[in-house]
Amino acid sequence: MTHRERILRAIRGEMPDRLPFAPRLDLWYTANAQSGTLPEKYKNHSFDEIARAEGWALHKINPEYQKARKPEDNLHWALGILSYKESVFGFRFSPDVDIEVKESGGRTKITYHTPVGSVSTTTVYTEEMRKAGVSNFWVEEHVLKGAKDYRPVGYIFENLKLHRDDRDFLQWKADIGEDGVPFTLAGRAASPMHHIQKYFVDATDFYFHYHDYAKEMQALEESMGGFFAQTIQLVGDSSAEGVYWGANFDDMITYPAFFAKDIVPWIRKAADILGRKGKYVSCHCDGENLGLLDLIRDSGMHIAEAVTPAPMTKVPIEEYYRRWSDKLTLFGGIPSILLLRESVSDEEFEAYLDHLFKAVAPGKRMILGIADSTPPKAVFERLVRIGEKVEKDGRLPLEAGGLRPLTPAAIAAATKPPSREIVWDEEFRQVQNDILEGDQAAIQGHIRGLLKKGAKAEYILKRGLLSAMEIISERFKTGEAFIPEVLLSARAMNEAVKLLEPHLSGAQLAAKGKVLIGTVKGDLHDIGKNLVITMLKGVGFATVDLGIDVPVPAFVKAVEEHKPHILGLSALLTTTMPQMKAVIDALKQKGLRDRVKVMVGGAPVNEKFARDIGADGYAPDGAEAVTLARKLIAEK
Ligand code: B1M
Repeated sequence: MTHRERILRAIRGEMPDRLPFAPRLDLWYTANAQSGTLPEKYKNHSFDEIARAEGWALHKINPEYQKARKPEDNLHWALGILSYKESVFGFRFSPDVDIEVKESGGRTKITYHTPVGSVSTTTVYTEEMRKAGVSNFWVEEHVLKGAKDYRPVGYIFENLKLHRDDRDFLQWKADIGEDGVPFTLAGRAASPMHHIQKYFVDATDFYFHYHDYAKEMQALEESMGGFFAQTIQLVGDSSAEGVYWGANFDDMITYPAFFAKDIVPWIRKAADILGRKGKYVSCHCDGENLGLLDLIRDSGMHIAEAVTPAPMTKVPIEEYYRRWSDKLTLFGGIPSILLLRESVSDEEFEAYLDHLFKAVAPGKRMILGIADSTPPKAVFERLVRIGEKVEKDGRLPLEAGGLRPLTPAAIAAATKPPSREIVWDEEFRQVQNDILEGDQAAIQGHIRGLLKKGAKAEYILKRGLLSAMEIISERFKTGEAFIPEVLLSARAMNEAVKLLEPHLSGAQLAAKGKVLIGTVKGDLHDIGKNLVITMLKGVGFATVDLGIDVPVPAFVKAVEEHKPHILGLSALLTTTMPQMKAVIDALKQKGLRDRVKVMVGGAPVNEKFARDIGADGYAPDGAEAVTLARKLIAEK
């Protein structure tokens, strides 16, 4: 059986002869090719040649974003209007949309002049990002900054015309042949609202826009419907069997209520229409999916790709397989950290593989892959080892072996501590409620009312506002509240504090401590960091946000300048985690280490790593970051 037949059988829910194995190699390949560290025998090979030589299937889902055929292919990245060799369509802007492009030093600024107003975007792609193998552009300036920007963007999309252009796709498909199944890119967003979230607004600001500009958002969503409908039509008429439909589902970012209301209907629509035309819809589910397990299963998608199980997320592989494999095909299942010697020993790696083969028995609807992709520092021999194990033990049906899948209740118990009852303080019930509701307008009137009645500002702050923020933070920890609730509550809190400030003494106003925080060099992930800042601010810490991609000297300089009690470091990539140690070492060198507590966090970081690099503490989430910050301040 060829790789292609094997993969197609797995997608159709039939039994292939053995488990298909298709590791995604682009990130690993680019970084190692740049630094001259490819395995000796593959020094002059492409990644497809390496996969073929090793007998692996080709992973052909994620487009090679950086291999644009012409500049226009990804010029409009910040609008999410893309076309690559993997696409089956091209696009044309309306002739009355005038496009002005200015480029300098890896930065591209574009202004779109439309008959209903102008909007602009700036994207960044540096040499450094290219060397690190990063495939996505960084959007420095988002198109939606305020209410006035919605209409021009709507206009652009209403008048955008897509047309069939699949010559390159057909060639690409022919090149892949029997070694894999090529997936055409419909879009990295699965629905118009997901598109707005992914491209048009800063990841954190999105939740404010979603709340504050509901009417404008809805109108924009409607203006984009035609773009999505054209996409479905063209992909449906193409010769592609696999369709890439949406990326980065995560129960924090695309939280369950949002996912159900704003994303699932379009996945269902695409899967229904495309499914009838013999196409398979695949979504890139590389995030934390615990809160989305049932929604994803029932969304209609045919393939969940980049499935990243524990220990990188909370969901064990057996749970993924048990919950999903009757309805959709899992593609992934091997967390990328398994390939890193500094994270996982050889014995642990082997143990995971043994476990995996039992956990996905009988092996139907399973395509093995490295989720989300093979990291630059992966031990190549481990990839080879997976291939060997598939050859030797991957014959289907696999034998189940003494695994007891976790029940949903057990998972919930393991991940959700019981939440505290709300204790209402009758005098401040209204403002507590405003914080919980995130109602920044109502809280201003209620605070003024309380002050007028003679309530002490200090009590309003402590018994009213801070106690409600504690509750939100706890609800976040237990999974009852999501990012938007936390952000809106914190914003209401800030409005209220502004009104109280003139009535508070210096001592009462004094913050609980100052925290300087940034995402380390090479890392552009900022949603988690922003949330940590919001939660710290919400309970009274003064915070200084150093942003993303912060080099070591900048951290040191900022510590000297701001003299914080705590320095917070965030990293989401295994490749950038070592930067945390570099910052701590540099602080030592400058004689600053004793003056500041260092706290670290981010998905791949853990307690042991924090200890090993000499940090003072690690927090797994925003709520724990608050607890830790308090503890560190008390120790100072
Ligand atoms: Co990226 N990405 N990504 N990504 N991305 C991850 C992190 C990844 C785990 C996906 C996967 O493999 N399944 C993987 C890293 C693998 C690894 O190294 N271990 C990955 C990869 C590979 C990449 C690229 C390399 C992809 C590529 O180009 N081929 C690229 C790298 C870009 C770069 O940074 N140089 C990339 C790009 C992106 C996007 C731009 C598309 C987007 C980021 C958008 C943004 O941040 N503005 C993105 C996203 C969204 C993700 C996932 C899906 C979600 C991250 C997130 O925001 N979660 C992520 C999957 C995952 O994490 N499992 C993934 C929600 C957020 C609230 O949680 O950030 O964990 P989190 O923050 C939590 C805690 O960790 C903690 O509190 C927060 C709130 O509770 N915390 C702290 C965080 N910082 C803290 C600091 C503290 C204390 C606690 O004290 C100081």
